[in-house]
Amino acid sequence: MSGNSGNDHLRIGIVCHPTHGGSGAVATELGIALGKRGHEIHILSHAAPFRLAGFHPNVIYHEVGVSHYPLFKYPPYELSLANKISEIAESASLDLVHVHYAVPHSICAYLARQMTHRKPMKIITTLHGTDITLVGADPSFFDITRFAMEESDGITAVSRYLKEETQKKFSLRRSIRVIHNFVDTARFTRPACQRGDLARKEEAILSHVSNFRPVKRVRDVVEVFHRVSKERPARLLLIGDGPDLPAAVERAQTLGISDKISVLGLQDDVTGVLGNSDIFLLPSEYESFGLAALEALSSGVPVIGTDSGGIPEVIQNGETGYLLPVGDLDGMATAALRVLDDDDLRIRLCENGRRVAAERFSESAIVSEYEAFYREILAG
Ligand code: GMT
Repeated sequence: MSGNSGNDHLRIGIVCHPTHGGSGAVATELGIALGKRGHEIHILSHAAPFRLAGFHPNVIYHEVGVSHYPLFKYPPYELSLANKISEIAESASLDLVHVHYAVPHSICAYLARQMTHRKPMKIITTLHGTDITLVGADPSFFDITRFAMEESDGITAVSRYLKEETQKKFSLRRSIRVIHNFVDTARFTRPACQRGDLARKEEAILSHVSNFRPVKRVRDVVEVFHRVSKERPARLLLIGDGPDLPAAVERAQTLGISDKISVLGLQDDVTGVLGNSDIFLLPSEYESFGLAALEALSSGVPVIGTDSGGIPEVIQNGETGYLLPVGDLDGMATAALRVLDDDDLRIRLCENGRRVAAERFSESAIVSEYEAFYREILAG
């Protein structure tokens, strides 16, 4: 492999948001997988990413501190991050820095590269979704996000949908490589807890994992579950936290189904919940990809979701779950009941899901795609 590290292995900086969310999960798991392959990985963030627990060979975590000087109403994290990337680029002799989620990371990497004299460090930006569709598209970020993408040496997007959306929204002159997200299929088949820890024996388990932002339409999760629970004993597991959780809980109270809903909060390890679920619900307005849905497939759980954004690139309607128009609550409930009532159908969907996760979204295949992309960019 090319690069300046003197052997086949690269020195890579990875920048991500550390909080619960798909982009931080993908960035961290990519770093861990690359470390296992012998690359030297430097992860930079303002807190340890939630999936980084434990020891991982060749992975070094660098915490970025922020200055709380009273003059600053808003502590300038972006400057501290750029400074840290530049510092690590020099001291570790980085070949490239791979930033996840364009805002603000790609502009910080650009600034760090301007400050680094040692050698030209390559910048790769991976677009995850809301960095383009919501945050980057906001007028206050638009020009700087486009500039940072133009200045990146390589850009990847987690779905074809996101690639097309980005090129359309930003009239981007750059090419974008689609590299889908991946799942560790060995880990997402081994539930870390027993079904009996989560629900009563007779209850079907429906689950939803997200950051509970408006785009997730969590109220639809509750409405669909309400329709299902009228027909058969069932329990809804809500995992994660965010602004729309209180409204979802309130809606459940109004519908009189609070006792059938377990609000489990933030969980670092969702294998137990997914591995014991019968249905995973993802009624989002759109998803650029839907990492939680892929983790559900790998866990052998059919997904009932919306045919929106990049979700159809992950879930095949009628094969690994059912996709319905956004807001079609009756359609989603009917599909869920059909899956719960028909054992043969459920088993077929589960098996297909596991197979698709392993064949199209395996960690080893997708990490190799990233490695090949790094090589291309470094070869310049
Ligand atoms: O806005 C979010 O939902 C969070 C964001 C993230 O940082 O985790 O999620 C986006 O990136 C994930 C990982 O690539 C994708 O699986 C999610 O679909 C995407 N979210 C949206 O597009 C809404």
